[in-house]
Amino acid sequence: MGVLKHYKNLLPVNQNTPDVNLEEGNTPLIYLKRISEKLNINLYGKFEGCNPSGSFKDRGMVLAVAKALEEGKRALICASTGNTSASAAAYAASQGIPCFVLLPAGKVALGKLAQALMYGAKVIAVKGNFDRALELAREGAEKSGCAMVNSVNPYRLIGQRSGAWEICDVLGKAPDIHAIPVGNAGNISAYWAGYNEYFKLNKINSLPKMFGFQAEGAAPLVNNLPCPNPETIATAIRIGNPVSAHLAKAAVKESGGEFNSVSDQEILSAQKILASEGGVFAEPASCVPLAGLIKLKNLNRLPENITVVMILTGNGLKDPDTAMTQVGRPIEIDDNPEELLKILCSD
Ligand code: AN7
Repeated sequence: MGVLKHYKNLLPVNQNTPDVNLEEGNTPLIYLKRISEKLNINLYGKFEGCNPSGSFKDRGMVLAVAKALEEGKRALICASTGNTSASAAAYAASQGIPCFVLLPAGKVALGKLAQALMYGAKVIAVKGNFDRALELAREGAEKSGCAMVNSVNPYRLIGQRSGAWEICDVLGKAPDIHAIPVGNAGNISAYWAGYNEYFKLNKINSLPKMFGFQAEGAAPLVNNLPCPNPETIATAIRIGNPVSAHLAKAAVKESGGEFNSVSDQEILSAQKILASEGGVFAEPASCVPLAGLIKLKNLNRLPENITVVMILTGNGLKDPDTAMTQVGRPIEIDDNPEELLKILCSD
């Protein structure tokens, strides 16, 4: 039924709020049996890649777009490492309004670029990184009157709280550890707010520790210092100066959690493990938490038998180029049953 309808009592919607809906939310919380056994924990992945535009961004975008329309705005603008632009473009298309997206030139995964263009957005490639593109977009929004739908728009983070509510609704409790990739630092902040809201409503009786994970080359929160030239294979989180840094730091501190970073190689290896031992294909940025959990396990810093939920923020199909650098090629055979049988009986 979509996030706005499902959680209407917890969201700032009223009879004047347009009924925007792409059936986002209600994503699967998948118990990862084999990986759980390996790490000696109960590990669930919330597969946000099942959202309509293939990432978690749809949860907040649906509310941001509905409120923008309610306020009389008639065009959207955002900067993006890819997923925000795909999501904004999808909702703009569904409402018949223009959408301008600013992307760091040459640094967005192909699937995300294809989405924004297919949905009909005006795609602008900025010769600079995401942080610069965001500054330009904010200035453009102010001067043009377009609705700014990056997570500086408060409705984005309010809508994203729905992820936490769904986890608690399904598990009947909060996890012990909530593991999540951190880029612009909005999602970790939204989840923390969502858990706290459920706690106050007595729907859960404990809060999770918030564990935020970043890529080594783009780790401003781990290093507690903005990173002027962020670099990582996980282009979704190639962000050096997160706008919600203060909220993310508060979430980690208040919950007794931590920030950790992992290398690009660890991210790629976790992506392969998640796919080949979990059956879930998530994009590189989404695999940063698994890489981090494996690292903590190897350091003997991961408690046993606890319940861990990690947010698999985006679909692996968005970035096939990166995946293909990590796997072999198909075995080619002639149209010949004997050749096939040789392979079937070889292992
Ligand atoms: C797959 O699309 O910032 O810490 O412009 O696409 O809330 O920023 C994407 C971020 C994690 C980080 N995983 O979330 C954008 C953008 C995926 C992402 C993040 C993003 P935040």
